[in-house]
Amino acid sequence: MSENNLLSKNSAPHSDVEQIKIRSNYLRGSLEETLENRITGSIPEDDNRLMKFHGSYMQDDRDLRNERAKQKLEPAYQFMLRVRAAGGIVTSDQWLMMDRVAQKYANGTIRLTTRQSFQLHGVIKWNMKKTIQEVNASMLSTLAACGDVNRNVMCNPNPYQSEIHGEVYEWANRISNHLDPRTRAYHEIWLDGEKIVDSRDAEEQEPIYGPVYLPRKFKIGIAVPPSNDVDVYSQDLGYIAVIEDGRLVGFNVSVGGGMGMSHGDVKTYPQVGQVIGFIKPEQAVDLAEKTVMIQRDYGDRSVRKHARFKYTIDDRGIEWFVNELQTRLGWNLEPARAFHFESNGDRYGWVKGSNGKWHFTMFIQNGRVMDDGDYRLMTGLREIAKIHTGDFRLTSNQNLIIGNVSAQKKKKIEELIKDHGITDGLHYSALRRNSMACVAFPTCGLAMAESERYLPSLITKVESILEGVGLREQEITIRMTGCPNGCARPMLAELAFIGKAAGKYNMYLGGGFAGNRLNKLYKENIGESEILDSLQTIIPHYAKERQHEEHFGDFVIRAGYVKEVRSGQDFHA
Ligand code: SRM
Ligand code: SF4
Repeated sequence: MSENNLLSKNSAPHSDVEQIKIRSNYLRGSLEETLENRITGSIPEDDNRLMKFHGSYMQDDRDLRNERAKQKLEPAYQFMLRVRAAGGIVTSDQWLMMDRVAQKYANGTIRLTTRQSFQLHGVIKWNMKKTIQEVNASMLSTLAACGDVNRNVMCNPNPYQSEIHGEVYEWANRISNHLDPRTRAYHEIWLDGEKIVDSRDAEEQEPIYGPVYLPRKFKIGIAVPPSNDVDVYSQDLGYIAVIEDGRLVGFNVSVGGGMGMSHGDVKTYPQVGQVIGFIKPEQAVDLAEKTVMIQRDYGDRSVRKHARFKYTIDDRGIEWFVNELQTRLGWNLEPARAFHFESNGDRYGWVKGSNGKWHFTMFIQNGRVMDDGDYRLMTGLREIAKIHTGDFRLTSNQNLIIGNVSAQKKKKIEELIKDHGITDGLHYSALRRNSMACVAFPTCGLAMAESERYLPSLITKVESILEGVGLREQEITIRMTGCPNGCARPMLAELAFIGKAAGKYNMYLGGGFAGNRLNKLYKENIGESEILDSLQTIIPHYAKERQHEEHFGDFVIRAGYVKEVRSGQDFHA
């Protein structure tokens, strides 16, 4: 195959990253050598690009950046490592491994992410190989946790209907395995696998991706209504389980969602997926494969900001995509079936599943697992993992479920929960229980403002406004990110803040409570006092004039604070 054929059907010059990928020989680059280099804690940019496919980003501690520069030291380089498990389900042994490596090689905390993965921060270059080896020894992986490939497949961790969940989870797993990159580079570099001098051609080596992989990341999630916890409309490809007479009969298919945008660039925008039809469960893997391949062939490889699948669809039209998909599949989708979403949040506390086992969902503020005074979350979860024979389920809202607890173990686990000051979170306000913030400072290189470290204190202040008008128990989704990349999916929240600069945020209103509508810019570049001033007006107005069961996001549109956004293409209008 010629180099041009290996790239996309677009003839524009390809971006630097495309050149790096093609030169990399299936993600090898010079990673092996640069990891050995002891002179610096960093790796060169080309290898850093490839490192993402291996599940890691080079970062530096931004809290220390200025001080180190003053001392003429290189930045405090360190690596973030993302560990994925389809549907966010891990065993107790895997939890214990994560706990161990977090303490041994990372900053002593575990971060649960918005895509049901784990992140470790602060791993230094010399410890990367040992960390990745331990992760793999416990049957988890970092491969394809980042990079221009299919990412962690999300799946509703529903403890309510355990049988349906089990079945849906199996499909998530199959899709995930099917779309894993096949390159041997990961095994060679990290696991000391045998080096393969490969004479196989592109199609044999990476039958789905080819040698340049995708133009950009690709995301898949499966929702089980009435819960839209995976924010199915934010996914490049979303499946919505259809359950009839208590059986999983198939999935409605949603395509072309995505959150990322850049401030000031109206050509970039968040988008919600469009439902294009219904498929049977056994068609789910095939459809995912063909969709990924269409994006591989038609996605923009010259402008990375325009390279997500949502732009391929918006530029060419949904009819074009459905035609192309059905032609490649050799069969047609059926008309979409009826479904209804109620919320995109988690439901906390103990619940008995249909299999007779118990499940405990706990709120973990912004997904950060660590000990903090009497709240000994990290230690408590370690002690629970030592005796728990069920599973741990990471939710898409950065929370955790201790799943499949037997009736015999329930009492002991309850004691451990209590002894370590862990809580289901039900004593928090409904606003806090429905909150999410991305990592941002000090590790994220793209952060423009604080997020994880700031949202909790902002919520405390908003809570007092809500309490003043009797709305402490009113469920409102609130999300914050340190930049417009949208890692906590803020564009789908009823109330959202997106970082612009230190202490300054764009404020958005009007997202759908079930994650089914984008929000809209309300005020630009404002600090805390202006945020609170605005809410001092809007929240009491909502308390006074809301209709029966009207959600905050719906009210702010009806009351004229913002216009309704029906498609991402109108987001900036
Ligand atoms: Fe994200 C980049 C953290 C979910 C959109 N994201 C990053 C990086 C790697 C920053 C970087 O490129 O240097 C962040 C690492 C910060 C750190 O220090 O840990 C980062 N993203 C996260 C996590 C950890 C946020 C969290 O607080 O949980 C989430 C990890 C998910 C996982 O386990 O795989 C995370 N990122 C998301 C989501 C939400 C989702 O996938 O459901 C989105 C929006 C959905 C989407 O992709 O459209 C998201 N992240 C981005 C983007 C913008 C992509 C775009 O279309 O423009 C970037 C920047 C980029 O890719 O260039 C980004
Ligand atoms: Fe970093 Fe921006 Fe993602 Fe937050 S939204 S983690 S600041 S890239």
